[in-house]
Amino acid sequence: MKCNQCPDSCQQKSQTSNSFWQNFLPESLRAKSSKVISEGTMALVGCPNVGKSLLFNILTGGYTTVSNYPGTTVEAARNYIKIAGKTITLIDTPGMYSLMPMTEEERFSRELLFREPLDLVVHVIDAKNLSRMLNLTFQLIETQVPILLAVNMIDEAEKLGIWVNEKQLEASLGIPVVTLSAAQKRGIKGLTTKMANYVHIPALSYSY
Ligand SMILES: Nc1nc2c(ncn2[C@@H]2O[C@H](COP(=O)(O)OP(=O)(O)O)[C@@H](O)[C@H]2O)c(=O)[nH]1
Ligand SMILES: [Mg+2]
Repeated sequence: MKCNQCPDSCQQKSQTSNSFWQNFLPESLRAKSSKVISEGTMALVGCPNVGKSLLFNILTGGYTTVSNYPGTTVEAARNYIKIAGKTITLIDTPGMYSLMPMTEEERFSRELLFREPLDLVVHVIDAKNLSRMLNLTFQLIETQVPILLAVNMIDEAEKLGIWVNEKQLEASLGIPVVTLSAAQKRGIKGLTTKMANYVHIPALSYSY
């Protein structure tokens, strides 16, 4: 069972309680560390050149760190984003066409999907090539990780006379869908509103 599927959510609970109790301490006794406590993790995945990195920069802004796994030079960018009042780690992954990896980038992204305790995977696709890109959406759905489909580049699709019906696609796929244009900063609010549904809000609990 993956960490994010475990009903105990022990990882999030310990982080939350730590930051929660800090609020009750006088300023002088609060933790001096400037380390950000992340309260969840989400990832942007999809084919190369669909706008993942542009979207990542729009959503997070500011300073980005990169990380990789031993034995690979491929890297993923990470930064924080505030959603529903919580600090969420957002990961920008290398491009992949399929969960059956052919390249080092695809192998890396696949490994990241199975290693990280992800609260949500945002599958970014190009609205101009909808049917070709949905293949990965189906594979991602089968992993049982929550998936949100972000249909990007609607500005270019509209110029070609392609109109994506968000509601119809949601009904057909059974997952949330957002249409957007990262380049025109259209649909960003709609995306973060739907991402907020996957932010873990811990119930208040007391133990004696
Ligand atoms: N027209 C248009 N271009 C976009 C959009 N989103 C991204 N791009 C452009 O597509 C190219 C690839 O974007 P990038 O973020 O590097 O894609 P990635 O490989 O998925 O990370 C860049 O030139 C972006 O500026 C969009 O919504 N509309
Ligand atoms: Mg990129």
